[in-house]
Amino acid sequence: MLFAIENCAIRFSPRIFRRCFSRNFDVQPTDAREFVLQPSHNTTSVRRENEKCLKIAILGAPNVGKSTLVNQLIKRSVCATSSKVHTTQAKADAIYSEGNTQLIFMDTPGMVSTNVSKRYKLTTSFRRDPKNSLQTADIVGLVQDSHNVFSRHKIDPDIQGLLEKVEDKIPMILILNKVDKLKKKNTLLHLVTVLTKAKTSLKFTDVFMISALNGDGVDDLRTYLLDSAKSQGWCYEGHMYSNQTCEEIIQQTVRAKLLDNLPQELPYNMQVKLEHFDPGPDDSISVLVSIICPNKRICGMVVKHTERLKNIAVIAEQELQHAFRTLVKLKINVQSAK
Ligand SMILES: Nc1nc2c(ncn2[C@@H]2O[C@H](COP(=O)(O)OP(=O)(O)OP(=O)(O)O)[C@@H](O)[C@H]2O)c(=O)[nH]1
Ligand SMILES: [Mg+2]
Repeated sequence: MLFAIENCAIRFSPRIFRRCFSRNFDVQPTDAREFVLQPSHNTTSVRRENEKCLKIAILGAPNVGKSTLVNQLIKRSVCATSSKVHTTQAKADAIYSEGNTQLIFMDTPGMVSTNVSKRYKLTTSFRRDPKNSLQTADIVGLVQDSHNVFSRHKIDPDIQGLLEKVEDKIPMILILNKVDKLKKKNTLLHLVTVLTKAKTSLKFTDVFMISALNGDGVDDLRTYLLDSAKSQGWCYEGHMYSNQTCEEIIQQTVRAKLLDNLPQELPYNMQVKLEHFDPGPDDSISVLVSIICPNKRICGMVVKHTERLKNIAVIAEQELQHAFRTLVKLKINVQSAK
């Protein structure tokens, strides 16, 4: 369904108003750092007719649902997601290839101010990567949490500043996410008006109303992006779905589930280390991960949460299965750094 407010097309699914391995690996790498990046036999020489490609920079404030959306768009859970802020720590490409078209989603850390970055001692990637993603983007998808009453009416000033500099060169779409949480759907129309009609508003070519969590509106968004792809060569081989290594995907996924399941700030001070990665003959993978706590006291506190640790292992296992499209057996071990 499509209608327009002034020059801005608005798309939503009618429901709004009432989620491998590629089997073409010919080697069995035992190093998780190389697993995803292994090219299949002769694919480098394969060129499709009329190749099309689109690089999409996914930007937004922390916790608006950027990574959840990217996972839905590529149909694999390769980007870590959690209910706490600062889950995504660095830019990662997630890749979707269909027919002769390749979509490359650049998932970025939620934009933070210099003050927040200093206060929470965040790595430089938090401010650098959203900006860097714009250097190669063909289009920007700005994600806004339509349910957050404190932030929904205003584009984050740091993002606004970045986008103002490129708005004449790169088309932008506004993606209003979390619509499943809205009781009054009229709120969305009001929100579109507020975010698009002011003189200072960014020029969005289209507005999408979606729920990245349940997938409402996501197929329409993917179709729109496939239709918008440019005649240009693919950046990745057809079997690739992430530029992250398996090791990174596993570590980030487990870290995200720690964020979800352990109290408050505790998980932010932990390191996740991949100890073993064994691909079995039956396509399954056995993984052993260590959670490294900063000291023995915290280690003791974490070990007491037996049920939560079990839950973390089960959920992370499910997400990794969805990412790699194969059976994953995950074990978690808790250690102290000192
Ligand atoms: N109800 C609802 N929750 C959502 C939706 N999209 C994402 N979420 C939830 O919002 C939380 C944050 O999602 P993420 O995808 O990690 O958000 P993000 O923007 O990538 O966050 P950072 O990487 O920390 O900047 C998670 O608990 C998601 O399940 C949605 O459409 N509806
Ligand atoms: Mg994220």
